[in-house]
Amino acid sequence: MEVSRLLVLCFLVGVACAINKSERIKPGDRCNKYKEILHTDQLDPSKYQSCGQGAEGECYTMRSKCDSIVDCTNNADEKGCKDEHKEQCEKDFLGKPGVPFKCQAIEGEDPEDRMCILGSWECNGKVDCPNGDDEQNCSGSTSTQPNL
Ligand SMILES: [Ca+2]
Ligand SMILES: [Ca+2]
Repeated sequence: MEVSRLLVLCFLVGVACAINKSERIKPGDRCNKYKEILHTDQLDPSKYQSCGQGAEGECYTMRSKCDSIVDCTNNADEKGCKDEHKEQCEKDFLGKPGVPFKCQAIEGEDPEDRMCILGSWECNGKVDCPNGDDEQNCSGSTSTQPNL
């Protein structure tokens, strides 16, 4: 009796763990990671999009398309988003106050299409712009000596 009860408990915990695991899928997670959890044919194409050439194995959610946050290493999720980027640059990006930092255009895309990131994301040690220009021309680099 005790053993069967234990088995039932283990089974329930296992199911709970599996459900919890599937809920931890986040935008930008690699497709390979999904495949471990879900069958590939369970990926809903209306919710998930492959990043495509140059970013094999990566995907993004439809919500992260044109949101001025780079999810694909090939920037596929932020391409062809001129109107969205323009609107986000004019408003307070992500609803946060401050002057946004305007990124360079994605190579091969409309040079007028420049996405904005939070001003505080400039020189914060993490690449946020498609070309990484938010982390260029940053002072305080360890490679140069300060005034002595
Ligand atoms: Ca995005
Ligand atoms: Ca940054």
